[in-house]
Order: sequence, then structure tokens, then C-alpha cells
Amino acid sequence: MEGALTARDRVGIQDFVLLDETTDAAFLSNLKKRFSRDLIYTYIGTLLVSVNPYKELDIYNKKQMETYMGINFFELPPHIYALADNAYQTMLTEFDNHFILISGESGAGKTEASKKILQYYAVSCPSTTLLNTVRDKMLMSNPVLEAFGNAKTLKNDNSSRFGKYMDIQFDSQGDAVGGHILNYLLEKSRVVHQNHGERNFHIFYQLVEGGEDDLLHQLGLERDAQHYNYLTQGECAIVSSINDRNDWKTVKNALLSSPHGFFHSVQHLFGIVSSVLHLGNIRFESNSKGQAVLANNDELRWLLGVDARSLQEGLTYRKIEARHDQVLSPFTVDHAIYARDALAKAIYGQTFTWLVNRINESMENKDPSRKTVIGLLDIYGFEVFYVNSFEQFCINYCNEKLQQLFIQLTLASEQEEYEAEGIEVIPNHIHTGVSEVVLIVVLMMILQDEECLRPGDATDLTFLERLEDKMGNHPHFVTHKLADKMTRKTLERGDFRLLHYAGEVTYCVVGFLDKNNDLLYRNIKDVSLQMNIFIFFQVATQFKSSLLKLTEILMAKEAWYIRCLKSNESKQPGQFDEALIRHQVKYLGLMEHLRVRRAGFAYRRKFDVFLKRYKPLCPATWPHWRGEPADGVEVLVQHLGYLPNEYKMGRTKIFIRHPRTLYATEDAFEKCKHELGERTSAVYYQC
Ligand code: AD9
Ligand code: MG
Repeated sequence: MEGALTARDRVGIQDFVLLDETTDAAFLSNLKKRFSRDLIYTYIGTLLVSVNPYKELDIYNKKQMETYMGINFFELPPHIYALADNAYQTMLTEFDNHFILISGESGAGKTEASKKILQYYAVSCPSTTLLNTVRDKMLMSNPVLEAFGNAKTLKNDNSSRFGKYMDIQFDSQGDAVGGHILNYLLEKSRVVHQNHGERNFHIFYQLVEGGEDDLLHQLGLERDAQHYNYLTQGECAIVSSINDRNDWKTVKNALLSSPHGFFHSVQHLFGIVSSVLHLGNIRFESNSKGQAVLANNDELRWLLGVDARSLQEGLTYRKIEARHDQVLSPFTVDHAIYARDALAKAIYGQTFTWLVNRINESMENKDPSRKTVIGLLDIYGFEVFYVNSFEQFCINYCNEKLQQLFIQLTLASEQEEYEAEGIEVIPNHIHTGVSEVVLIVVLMMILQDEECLRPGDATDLTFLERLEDKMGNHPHFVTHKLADKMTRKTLERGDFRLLHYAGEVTYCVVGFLDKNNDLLYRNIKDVSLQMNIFIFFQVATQFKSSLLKLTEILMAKEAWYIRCLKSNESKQPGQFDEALIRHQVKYLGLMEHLRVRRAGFAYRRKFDVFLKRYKPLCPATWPHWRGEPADGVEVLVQHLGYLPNEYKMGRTKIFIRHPRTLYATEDAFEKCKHELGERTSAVYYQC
């Protein structure tokens, strides 16, 4: 008994379901105890909680991977490999589709988690030369997409600025035969504007810092990020944790390596990236009539594949169709800058889409036979900055939606499991925490689209006024007008506040309509067509419908969850900021999830797994039980003195109501293990 208690004291409890009490304090204390020993993973049933250690841990090597291959989920200490392996094994035995939802706020470790899962499959799945190529392509897509889609923000030095859902397709043997990526709403505004302390997308700095002399010469680039208007607004081109030169090599190798089939287009790709930098350096000045004219012409010749004259015209005039005529109406300097930036964003956004398409083509499953998939969802995390704009509005909406999905699916699956096992439970009342913000945001998007389409005088402020009219009384939505009444915190005119599941966020409405419209002036559009660029309309609505499709994709699969927690705001190893973690535990609904798991029966195991572990505790089942596992379990628990209300026998599993019943059995097992010595040498951890 003492031995088992010591183990629990030492490493904490590996599955929160078995906590003595479900209080926030007990939860936090267990998490902290484990974190202090570099044990960053803990389960809530089959959900994995992960705390960002902000340091390299020696737990991701090949040996560790091999240890977790084909094991039973609860046999070894919690690990992301255990979850990855369990999803894979279940897919193979049940031949159905799965997905792994990785969530948590910005910087919590989602992207790292998704890479670890991919690396695990790369090592653990059976391999042939042919399949190795699919695997290589998947692994190599990461540095490429991160270079083009990630950037340093105030929250995370490698923050994903796009959402990514990746399907890994397997054949019936478990070989990876293909892959497909869906990408969501790249934060294009970053191409032309970065807040203080933030950078543009990594690829620009990689090219300027790491690009070979010849290449830079050909592209007309200076080896100095400070030279480029689009790279210097955040005033932090150099970041200590980032080595742009090394990263350049990795990205270039990934692009040049034949599997992706990028070889012929790489030069063109870098040409486009450098075009964006040149475009950003075009300056305008006002002539005597107040019209914009180019202050410098020399950048124009570096703009790939574009006729310099029509570009110059497109940047300084607007083409208006009047009956059978076309009239050129000159821009002011502000309009010209707007047109230039809109073009830069469109070029970059389209390039990103092109990259994803190429990667998808190269990973396409050529084998039409039956396949199953494991989907990995790694999307930008919830974020709150000092000033929050349209981008945060979309990102936080996305997180709100995923949280809602998580709650729906976990409640449903708990209910389904009891039904499938023929177990009746009277569930406690569980607060589901479904946020009304999703509904508000959808309504906001509709109003925003209407406002964008309204001819004439629609502005960000008229949009906000309409919001106030429609939703002024809603408790989750607060604006300038109502701020004083609702809360003590005042809001600027032009601000509105939403009470998200993860906390309140104040958004500044300035730029909402423009960003939603994502318009290019007509003749700039003509120019952009030369580079094969098309235009998007109503970004928010498009995003909403693509998220709806994603929800449908996910609902058709079996779900696995990884909830990532950020350990501290300063990215320091070993720091466990209790207040910060308590807040995340709360809004991620971990306590609710735990209560759902414990509402009926805290613990459940397949009969054979339970019997295999505890059979030494009963002479009738040790060393072998010859009959059905269910009967063996019944004999075993009778012998252990379980009372009828302490457990239930399902169709394939035993369900135990309270953790204490299991602890008593576990303690007896620890004691027995010492006595039996070598005979139970298999290592089991289940405290
Ligand atoms: V964002 O929503 O894209 O801004 P993520 O994706 O949640 O965010 P990310 O995975 O990029 O965060 O992790 C942030 C940083 O934390 C990484 O760059 C690592 O330095 C660090 N990290 C995260 N997970 C681990 C880990 N398991 N081991 C070591 C980690 N370091
Ligand atoms: Mg990320």
C-alpha cells in the first residue's frame, strides 16, 4: 500500500479521472507536481493534457517511439505517442476514420504536438520505398508551410497564422498512402503591416538573410531586412530564438527535394516573394494637383512578370467604366498606398494557396482502394492583444466554434459509450459552457456583409452602429454606448467587446469592412491577373462556411483530443504560472470534461485488460483464467469484495464508480507485485 501511495505522491496522478476530489486546487496541484518533474502529459480518460515545457525534453526519441508502439493506452506513462498510437490501432482494427483535435491558446504547443504525431507515424507505420516518399512529403510540407504561414508574434516566436487540417490516409495494412491539407484564412494583413514586436512571415527574412549571393543578385535584393518597408514595421527583424539562415537551408532543401515536384517552380516562387518586398518599397508623393505619383521607379523592374506601365497606372489611377468609355480617376497618396498593399496581400495569399495545392498534388493517394484517415487539426489559438482587429475576431471565433464542437462531441460520446455497453446512468447536471458568442459572431458577419455591399456611405462606424441597434442588449456584446452601464471599464468609440468562452476581448472596428471585403481596385485586378491572382469577397463569411465544412468533416470521424496549456507568458522553461494555467483549465472546460467523465463511472477498462493486470490478486484467476474475460473479472472483483453499487459490468468493459475502489485494488496489486517479484515484471503504471 505504501509503495503505491509513494508512486502517486512522487509523480502525481496520471489520469485526472482518478483524482480524489474534482476541485480546481487538486487539479492544479497535480499538474504542477508533474510539471516540476518534466512530466508534461496527463490524461483525463483518453484526453491528453499537455503543458508547454519551453525546453527540449528527451522523450521524443526513436526508443520512446518504439516503446509506445502497439501498447495498451494506459500501460505506460501518458505520452502524445500513446494517443497517436491508440488512434492508429483503433483505426486499423475498426477500419474507421479518426481525427485529433489539438487546441489551446497561442503558444501553448499545438503545432509542436502535431509535428510530434506526424514524426511518430513516420517511424511507426510499416514502410516500403514507395511509401517512404509519401512520408517524406508529409514531413517536408511542415517547414515549407511554416516558412510561408508562420510568423513571430508577441505571443509566440513561431505562431501559425493560418489554420491547418491535414488528413493522413492509410491503407488496410496501416501504410501511409497519401495526405491532404485544408488551409484556413491566412492572416494576409501581416504581409503589409506588423505590430510592434512582431514580424512578417518567416520566409521573407529567411530569403534576405540566408539566400545565396547569386540568388539575391538575380532578384535585386539587398542582404538587409532593414532595407524593406514590409519587414521593419515591428522593429524586430532579428529574433534570438530564430535562426533564419539555417531555416532558409531547411526550407530550400524541402522545396528542392524532388518529392514535392517543386524543382521547376522554386525560382519563380522566390521571384514572387521578392516581388512583394519590392512592391512594399514603392513610395508615392503628391503632385501639385494632389494626385499620387511614384516617388521611385526602380523597384518596378523587379516585379515578376508584370508590365511596369500598367502596374504604375494601376497603383496611381482608378479605372472607372462610364457607358462605353473608361475614365482614369487619379488616386491620392493614401489610396495609392492602399492599392499597393492590397496587391501585395493578394499576391502573397495566392502564392500560399498555390503552395498548398502543390503539396496536395504531390501527396495525392494514387491508390483508389479503400482507405481510412487520421485527421490532424492544428489551428491558430485564441489570442488577445492590446489592440485586436478583424484577424483576432476570426481566429477567436474559430476557437469558440471548436470549443463548442468539443463539448458536443465529448458529451455525446460519453452517452454513447454507456449505451453501447448497456449501462444506465443518471448523469449529474453538467454545465456545458456552450458560448453564445458563436451566435453573435454569425449575426455580426451577416451584418458586416450587408454593410460591405451597401452602396455609398458604409463605414466601420456605421457598421458598429448597426451592431449596437441589433444587439445592444446582449450580455455577451458590449460597445462604447453601453460600456458604462454594463461594466466599469470604458470603451473607446469604435471599440466593441465580446465575452468569449476564454475571456473578454475588446476589438477595434477600424478596418473591419475593408478586411472583410478584401477588394482590389479594378485595374490593379487586371494587373494581378497577369500574375494569376484572383480576388476574394467577404472573408468572414467565407471563413464561416469553410469552418462549417470542417465541422462536418470532423463530425463524421472519431475524435481524440489534445488540450495544450501555456505554462507562462515569458516563454521560460520550468515556470509554472498558476494563475495563467488556472485560467486556461477553466476556459478549456477541463474540469467540466473531468466531471462528465466521472458523472457516472470514473474508471472503465476492457475486461481482458483489467484481468491481465489484476489477475494475481485472486487464486482463481492466477496465473491463467481459462474462461471468458468477463467471467474472470466477475470472479476477481467478487474475491476483492467489490460491493454491487461500486461497479457495473458492461458488454466489453468493467465500470468502476469511485476512484477509491480502484485505488484499493491498485494498492493490493503493488503489494502483491513485490511478493510475486519477477513473475509480474511487466511495467504497469496506473496510479
Ligand atoms: V499558435 O496558436 O500557432 O501561436 P501553438 O501552435 O500552440 O501556438 P507552438 O506549438 O508553436 O504553439 O509552440 C510554441 C513554442 O513552445 C515552440 O516554438 C517551442 O519553443 C515550445 N514548445 C511547445 N511544445 C513543446 C514541447 N512539447 N517541447 C518543447 C515546446 N518545447
Ligand atoms: Mg501553431
